[in-house]
Amino acid sequence: MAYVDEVIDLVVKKNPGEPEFHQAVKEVLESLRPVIEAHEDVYRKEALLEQLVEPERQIKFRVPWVDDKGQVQVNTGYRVQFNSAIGPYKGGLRFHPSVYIGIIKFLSFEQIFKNSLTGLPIGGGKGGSDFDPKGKSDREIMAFCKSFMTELCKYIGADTDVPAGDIGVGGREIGYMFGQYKRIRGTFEGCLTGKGLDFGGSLVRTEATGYGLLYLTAEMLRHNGHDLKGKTVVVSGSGNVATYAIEKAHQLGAKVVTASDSNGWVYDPEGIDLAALKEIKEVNRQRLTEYKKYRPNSEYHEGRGVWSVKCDVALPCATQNELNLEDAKMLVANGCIAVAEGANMPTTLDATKYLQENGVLFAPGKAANAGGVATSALEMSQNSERLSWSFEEVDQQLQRIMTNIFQKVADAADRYGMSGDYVAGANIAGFEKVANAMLAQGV
Ligand code: NDP
Ligand code: 2IT
Repeated sequence: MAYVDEVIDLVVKKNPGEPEFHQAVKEVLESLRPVIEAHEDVYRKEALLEQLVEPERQIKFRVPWVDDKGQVQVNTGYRVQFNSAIGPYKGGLRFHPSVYIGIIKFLSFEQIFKNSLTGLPIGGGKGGSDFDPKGKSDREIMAFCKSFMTELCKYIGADTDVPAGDIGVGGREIGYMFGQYKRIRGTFEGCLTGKGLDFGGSLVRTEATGYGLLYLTAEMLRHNGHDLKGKTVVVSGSGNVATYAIEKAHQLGAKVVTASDSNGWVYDPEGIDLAALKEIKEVNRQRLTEYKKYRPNSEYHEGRGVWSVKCDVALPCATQNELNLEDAKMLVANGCIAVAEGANMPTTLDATKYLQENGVLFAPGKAANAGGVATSALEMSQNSERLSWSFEEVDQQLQRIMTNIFQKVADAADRYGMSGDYVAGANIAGFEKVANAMLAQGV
């Protein structure tokens, strides 16, 4: 049996009931086949793949907090510190009721290769909780964040593990958690990224994932003889990544016609009104049903459906497995030329295969959404030197990093005779650096 297949079987057996983690491991290992085969003796002797799929450490903890009625609530907190071969663990925190260990492990595993691709010294980690922020008061959010950090602060730090935001965690939550870390540990240090600009945050971090997604998408299109300008774009989600993807797409001359949340989606044929979207989501924290009040000519639809809209470019920016085989077929039938993943693992394995087989340019999340964590690493650099850089300086670095990622990914695919397969390219290029570092450091 091939080494890759043995390890996939092992992962399924050792991690029962965690389909998202199995999916993430399969996607990576399947595409690493030629690399593994070329180094099979060494990798087998060092059990490199067995080491790679086993987190260095998993932390699970109780998070009790008091709601506005005086009732004590209890959630579960997680931090999976997956791989520190190339730097301190780095990756976001997700607060969403669907969170369980399998989700955090898949995200943490993905983060290893994404962080490697940035070229910056950051290892892979991820955390979060099954806490549902929806409908909670500001005080309840604070109570939860403080309790969460009361435990988490024992395991993180500027040189060990540096969390950031993800679904349900933005600037407000990072602020409350930073305050609690500082109070308990008694140090003002870069223990989190995505901080407020007044206390060590970096310019561009808020925009970085969405902006980076568009820089990479534009580069991929250019490389293949297309231009983003004038293209019709379909975006899912209406959170941090989606909002700034829409903003940059518009700045680069494309037109985004959709946005969605977990209840429904909007179609605005004149292009999404970003000021309205920001007011609804960032300021008022409301649902997308409000959008029609700002744009009477737009349509609101309950449920899911953005992938049925005719487009040139599709950018899934909400959550895992939100673009399935049926959706992929609609995109292809409607003439879509490119899909780039703003979210983590938003496309199912069969949908990815279908898109690639039908000639759609496909940029996987590990490459396409790496701008967020890359800018987090730039925030860490600024914290270390106790300086802050201008918007232009950080934005230029972000553009350079995204262009480099695309080149690395395309080159790796070329080297293994898989030109244009950016899934394989991203996994190979991300893996090579981590594998070399692990081998050099021994067991
Ligand atoms: P936000 O919480 O800001 O926004 C999430 C968006 O996705 C919301 O519109 C939300 O709708 C929607 N959504 C979440 N879960 C579901 C679901 N189960 N079904 C349908 N819609 C859903 O998160 P981000 O924008 O930060 O994250 C979006 C994606 O991007 C995630 O996959 C995340 O891992 C990834 N990512 C984020 C980075 C970052 O820097 N923030 C960096 C790289 C990747 P609703 O409000 O109704 O829940
Ligand atoms: O998925 C991701 O890369 C993130 N949520 C951002 C992680 C980070 O540390 O900025």
